[in-house]
Amino acid sequence: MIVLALDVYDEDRALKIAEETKDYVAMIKVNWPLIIGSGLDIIRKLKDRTGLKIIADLKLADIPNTNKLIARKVYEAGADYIIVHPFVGRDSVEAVNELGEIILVVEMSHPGALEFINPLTDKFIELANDVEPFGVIAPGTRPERVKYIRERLKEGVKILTPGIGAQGGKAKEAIEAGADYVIVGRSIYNAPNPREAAREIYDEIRGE
Ligand code: 3DU
Repeated sequence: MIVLALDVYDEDRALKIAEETKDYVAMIKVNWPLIIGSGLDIIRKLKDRTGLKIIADLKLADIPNTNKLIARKVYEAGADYIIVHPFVGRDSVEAVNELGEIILVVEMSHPGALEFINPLTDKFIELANDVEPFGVIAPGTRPERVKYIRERLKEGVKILTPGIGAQGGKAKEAIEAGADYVIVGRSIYNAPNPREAAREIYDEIRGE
């Protein structure tokens, strides 16, 4: 299943791409570029226009109180899930988890992730198995790591993998390694025909 990473600034463009691709997309991920460019109301507008669930990729990483102050407004705005960084500690994670469903970053897809974040993956998996979030973020650029994480993660906790397409990851490989969702941004929203680009990835996953 595909999560569309809608990292554009402009509201009209975002709504147009969301509408064009919604038949092939399971959820939409909204990150800071779109929130800064179009305002928090974009979450409700995307939901109304597509009927899809919305992930707010805020990568929250603050003290529990601040995490809570931010998360409350974002859930109120219609977000179904908020992405949270676990490296700030269990209390900061739980502060968000008490308000709504969360997704934890257990590993990242870019080269710099190898420096500080990825060495802590085992600890983050442990925390995820305890907190039981909706899902975790794992690197679509490294299928062997997706497999590693899947083997250690509690059944039922989903794996979402960014890094597909523009960052070099392959959708089918990530799914075969254990991902439940592939997160795809530029390869869809920058494509000449976003609907066609989404359909191609959809077909690739289904083995067509
Ligand atoms: O590279 P793309 O354009 O397909 O976008 C990937 C999205 O996923 C983007 O919103 C980015 O912020 C997010 N993401 C990663 O790329 C890698 C991670 O480890 C976590 C989130």
